[in-house]
Amino acid sequence: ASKSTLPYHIRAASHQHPVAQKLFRIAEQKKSNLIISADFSDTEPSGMCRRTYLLNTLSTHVDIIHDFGEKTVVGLKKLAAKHNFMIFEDRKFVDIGSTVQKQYHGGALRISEWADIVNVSPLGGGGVVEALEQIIFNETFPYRDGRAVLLLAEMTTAGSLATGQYTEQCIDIANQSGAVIGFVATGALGTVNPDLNTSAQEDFIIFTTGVNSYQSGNVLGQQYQTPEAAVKAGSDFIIVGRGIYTSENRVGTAKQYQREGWNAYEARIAS
Ligand code: BMP
Repeated sequence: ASKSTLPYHIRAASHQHPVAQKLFRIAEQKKSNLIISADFSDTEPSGMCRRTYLLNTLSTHVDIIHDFGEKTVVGLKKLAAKHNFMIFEDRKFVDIGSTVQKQYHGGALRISEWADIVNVSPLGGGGVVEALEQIIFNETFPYRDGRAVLLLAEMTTAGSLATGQYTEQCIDIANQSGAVIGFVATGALGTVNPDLNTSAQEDFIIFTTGVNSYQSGNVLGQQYQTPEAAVKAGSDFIIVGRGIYTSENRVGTAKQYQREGWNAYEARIAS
C-alpha cells in the first residue's frame, strides 16, 4: 500500500483484478482520477451527471434516496454503461458476516446488482470480507469478475478511531483477500507498518474522501485536504462531494477538480 509512482496503464496491465484494471483504464481514457460523491436524495440524475466525461467513478449512498427502486437501479446501470464510469456504493458494511450478506445481496437496496465496488469496515474482524466473498465468488453469482471491495482503513473526521492498529489490521485482511482491491484512506498506508509494505504485496488502490480545494473542514468534524495534497500523499482516486455539488458552476468546478487531480497524478509519476 505504498505510494505508487507507476502510471495507471502499467498498473492496469499488471493488476489481477478486473475491477482495478477497469478503474485504471477509465482513468487514462478520461484523464480523470475524480470520483464524485453525489449525495443526492432523488432518483432523477442531476445536471452534473451529464458531464460524465469528467467522471471516473460515481460514489453513492443509495440509502438516502427517498424514491429508491427499480428506476434507480436501471438508471444507474444504464448511465454507468453509457458513459463508462464505475459505481462505488459507500455503504461501509460493519456488522457480522451473515447480516452483511443480506444487506449486500438482495434486500431493499440490491447493492450486489449494481455496485461495482463497495466498502467495508472490518471493525468486527476479517469475517465480514469473507462473507462478501462467499457471495461474489459463488458460482451462481452473475457479476463474479465485476465486483470488488474496499476496506475503510481510515476516516476523515476529527477524533476518528480508525487509526493505528485498526488500520494495520486492514492491511493484513486485504492481503488475505481476493476481493479487496484497496482502501479508503487519506493517503498511502505504507508508513503504517513498513514490514507489511513488501514489493510482493498486491497493488492496493487508495481512494480518498475529504477532498476540497477551498475548505479545511466543517462543524460536524469533516476534515479536508486539497486534491494536490491527497494525490501527493498517495491517493489514487479523489472523492469530492460538496466541493462540487454545492458549487454554483458544478461542471466548471468538476472540471477544475479533475484537472487538479490529474496534474497531481502526473507530477507524482514524474517524481
Ligand atoms: P464531502 O466532500 O461533501 O465532505 O463528502 C464526503 C463524502 O465522503 C461523503 O459521501 C462521506 O460519506 C464520504 N466519507 C467521508 O467524508 N469521510 C470518510 O472517512 C469516509 C467517507 O466515506
